[in-house]
Amino acid sequence: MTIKRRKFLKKSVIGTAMAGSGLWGCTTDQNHNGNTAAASINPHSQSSLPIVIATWDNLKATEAAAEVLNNGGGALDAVEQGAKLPEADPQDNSVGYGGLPDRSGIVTLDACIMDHQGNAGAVCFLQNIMHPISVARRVMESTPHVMLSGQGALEFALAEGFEEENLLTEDSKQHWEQWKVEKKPYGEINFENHDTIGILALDQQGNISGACTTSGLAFKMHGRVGDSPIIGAGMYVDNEVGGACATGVGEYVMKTLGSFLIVELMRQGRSPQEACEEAIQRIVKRHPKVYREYEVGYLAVNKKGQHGAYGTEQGFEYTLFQNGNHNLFPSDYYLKS
Ligand code: SD4
Repeated sequence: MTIKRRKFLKKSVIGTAMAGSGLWGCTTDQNHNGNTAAASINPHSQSSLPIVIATWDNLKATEAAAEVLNNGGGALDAVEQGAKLPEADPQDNSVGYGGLPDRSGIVTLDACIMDHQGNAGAVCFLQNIMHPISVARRVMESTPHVMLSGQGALEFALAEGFEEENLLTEDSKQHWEQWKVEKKPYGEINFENHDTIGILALDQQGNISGACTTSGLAFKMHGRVGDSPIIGAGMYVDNEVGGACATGVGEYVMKTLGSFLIVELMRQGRSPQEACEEAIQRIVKRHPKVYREYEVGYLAVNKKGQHGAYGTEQGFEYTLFQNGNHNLFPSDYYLKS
């Protein structure tokens, strides 16, 4: 099981204390470049381009995306390249190859992508394809549709030249065997066992794109589709405003259409941080009995390059590339007691 979540809880304590004191910034161990100069900078107020922001500790993804942008590439290529890193990483138990399976022991994948012109593509309940984000992009660019699912998505991928692969690693299989013995209830799925990547990028021209890709909640019911491939739920961008993406228990993101909500709040003048907080508040208000059990985290970026992050509870973190640096930050969160 992914252990890095646990390691991160310690760092989150530091970061949240800093957030509370208005001293958001990088501690030495949060800065992947070992750059301590930014120690007292408020990253939410920074506004230089290009910018990449991704859920969780996704340094390799932001590096791949930043390389595209630094070479003058567009935001769409950047988010696709970024998302492909965790998809191919067998250590990432929530995305692509190595993703934890559903209750039947089958890895099923959800992904979506959106560009600065409002084009969108998605796949859901896709099996045996390593890079669902690239299939989603192909749906966007080569079909009149937005989303393909299951067998139809697989047939489309194969027709487009993608190859079938077994995505269930020995490690993931063992977790599934263990789950079958323990039969943990759905409510025990939390930030400890999911790492979906949502990634947003603004390129040097100031155009935005976003991507989101996941194997969904571990040990979900067979056939279950979460928020991640749903345009407006798991991710949404609007080139007039900015973009947002989500991670966590997708049912609550879907019920509040979180990413679309955040973008619309920013359109009305909220900062990315305020918009993320309002979207979490919406879950708390609508689902007061369950929000403590079902974790959700949001990221947002506006066209000025300012960003925001907020989770239901402690543990959510994000990777930011801006001003030439990749930094890992703990997100602020709602549930303080
Ligand atoms: C889902 N939102 O399928 C995804 C899960 C997730 O990290 O974020 N995992 O509900």
